[in-house]
Amino acid sequence: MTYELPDLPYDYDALEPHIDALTMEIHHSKHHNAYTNNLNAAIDANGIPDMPISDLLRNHSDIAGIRNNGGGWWNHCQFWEAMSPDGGGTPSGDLATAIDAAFGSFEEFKAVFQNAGMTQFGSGWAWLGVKDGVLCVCSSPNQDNPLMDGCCSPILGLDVWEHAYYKKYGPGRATYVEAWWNVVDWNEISRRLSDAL
Ligand code: MN3
Repeated sequence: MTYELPDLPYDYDALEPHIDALTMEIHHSKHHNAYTNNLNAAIDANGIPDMPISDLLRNHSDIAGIRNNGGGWWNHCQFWEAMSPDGGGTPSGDLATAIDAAFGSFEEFKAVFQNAGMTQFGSGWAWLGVKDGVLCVCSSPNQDNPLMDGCCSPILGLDVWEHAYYKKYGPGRATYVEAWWNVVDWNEISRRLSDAL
């Protein structure tokens, strides 16, 4: 199959002022587009048959072109869908219950997740995932993700590459992460939790 660059579910300026329109445009139309094209090229070059993206990442991430670009493709797909101009606030329902059970409170979860993003040296991602029915947090370098080693089922990933924030926030990764909570679509993350359980 040929992977495609998905349309954003909102306009480039929809997440202002938390994430600026120029960053969103470059991130989507240049970075994500490049991962998409390079993933298709890596699949062709390695003669890999059609399979779901989760199987591709689990079975073929020993190939650098698949790992970096397949990870880049999937990570950004979930990232765009995890954000909304109507996002922010606090989770509710089963997601809120699961967060309280695993971390004590939403505020404590945010601190653990934010720490994962802040302590990821260089480029990478912070993840909220489900393992054995319980929520957990981890981070990954580059475009790696938990699908590759199956350490958890990821339901929310935060891009902490400089390309995600440097134009607006400069080296202020912490300020970017603080702002990003205002656009997280907890309804979408609740759906992902039900799918993962
Ligand atoms: Mn990115």
